[in-house]
Amino acid sequence: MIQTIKPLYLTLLICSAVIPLAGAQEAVKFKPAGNPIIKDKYTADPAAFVYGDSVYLYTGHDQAPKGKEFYEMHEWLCYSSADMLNWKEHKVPLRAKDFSWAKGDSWASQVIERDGKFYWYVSITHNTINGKAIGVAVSDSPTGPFKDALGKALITNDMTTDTKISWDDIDPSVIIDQDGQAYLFWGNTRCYYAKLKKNMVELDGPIQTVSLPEFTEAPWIHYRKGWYYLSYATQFPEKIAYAMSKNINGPWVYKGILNEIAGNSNTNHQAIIDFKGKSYFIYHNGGLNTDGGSYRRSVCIDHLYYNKDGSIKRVIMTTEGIAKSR
Ligand code: FUB
Repeated sequence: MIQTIKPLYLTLLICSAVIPLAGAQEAVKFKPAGNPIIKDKYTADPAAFVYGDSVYLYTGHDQAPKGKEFYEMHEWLCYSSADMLNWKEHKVPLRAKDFSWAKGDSWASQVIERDGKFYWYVSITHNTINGKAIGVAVSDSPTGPFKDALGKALITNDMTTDTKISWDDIDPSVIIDQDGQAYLFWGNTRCYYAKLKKNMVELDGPIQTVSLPEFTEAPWIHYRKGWYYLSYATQFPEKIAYAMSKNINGPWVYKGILNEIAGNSNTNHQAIIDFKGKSYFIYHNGGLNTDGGSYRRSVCIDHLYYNKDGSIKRVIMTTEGIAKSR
């Protein structure tokens, strides 16, 4: 009897230390073995930022049951890490239903900090204005709870008439420039951008477009060592391409493919960060379980390497992840 109980007890003990638990509440710790990094649920559309000593990772939650071949996403998730290897899962900080003017769909998002407040820009479906919209939630903590900052959408489909599709107002990416001016980038088939006021919840000028070759969606704006980088999903199934500029208003110079087709997911949605002296490429694929795929995606992390001239080496997607450096 003792012999049968002991190994089971040990197995449970080891599993609870390394595997995140379903229905997690506050700060469930786990250490993933390779990619995908989150193995207990399907996660997509990663966004990350560094605050204090930690990285905060925000994802959508793919909840489509096996056999459903479209997105089913009701909430966003939050994870944090002090070393990119050991992660904590936090209590669900934001749900589509927290936006009273929206009717669902927790699509891609990004969080940024300004003056001690955390602003979460989200893609979501508007209830009364046809199409997708961008909303913004705010919190005093990177792990939430977040609440709708405006009580209405920041961007609606009728504000962008460049294209007739109703889903062009998705995938917000936000940056605060060296001079303190904040910018919001977003789009599908058109890459839009606009200045944000210091309060981070109002536009501070006209909506403009960036011309990028074969832009599909998922713009991610970042700045590093004198260069602005605008990476984005290109074509479909998606690869990730990028452009560089010395000025956030362009001109942007197209630099080619950054990451290849995932193969098991139509989308690839990237986030790029530097943390404790290393650069990281965070993205999703469909590589978890046999049910994984375009609507049951999983967040992965691999190293990103810059060349001396500031251009970026092509990403190598791995199953080992970042535990072993190349
Ligand atoms: O997750 C829904 C949509 O799929 C996102 O908004 C896009 O970036 C793509 O990943």
